[in-house]
Amino acid sequence: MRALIVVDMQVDFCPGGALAVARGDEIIAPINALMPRFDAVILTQDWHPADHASFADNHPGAAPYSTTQMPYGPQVLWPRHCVIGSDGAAFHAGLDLSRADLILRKGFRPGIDSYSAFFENDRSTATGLAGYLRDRGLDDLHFVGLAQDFCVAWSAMDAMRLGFTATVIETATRAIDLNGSLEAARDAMRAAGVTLA
Ligand code: VGL
Ligand code: ZN
Repeated sequence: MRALIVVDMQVDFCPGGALAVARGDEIIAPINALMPRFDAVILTQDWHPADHASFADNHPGAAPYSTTQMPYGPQVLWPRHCVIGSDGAAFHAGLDLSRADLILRKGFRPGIDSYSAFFENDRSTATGLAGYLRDRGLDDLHFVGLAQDFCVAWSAMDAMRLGFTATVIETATRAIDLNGSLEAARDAMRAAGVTLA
């Protein structure tokens, strides 16, 4: 059975938001149109406490978009975004929430970021999504949303690693593209067996 996984379609990732992805709002209508064609629709929501370790302003002297070393590996330091309960953390007003079976929040532990919908950035702390999908017989996963080169790519590659089939619908995703991160992510996804459609 087929699931549509809509990644982080939130105010802060759309134009005008704290971590805006260029033309991120263009994909809202295409995503809404895709929803009825799937057996299940799952939304992810980036959901960070104010003291989250991925925020540059929680690291005195660190510039946004620089990289730091965390106990679990390298971590990009982002502008403060998607703070729990804030307007920026809300889903974009144009997104059709009525078809969502599950809303999965991620990144709520202060000390660790979570790009992937399946694992936090230590690559081992599970979010529980794999068990949910398996319980429901959802094995053919299609990914859309923001951002293609971070949360979408990490989710799709983890899906393949976990034995699901993963497709990224490129017309319904947009990238941050930090220092060539989009091409690197596309290459890594292809190497992992993800279909770029
Ligand atoms: C994301 C950076 C930080 C994403 C989330 O949704 O791609 N990127 N938090
Ligand atoms: Zn985040």
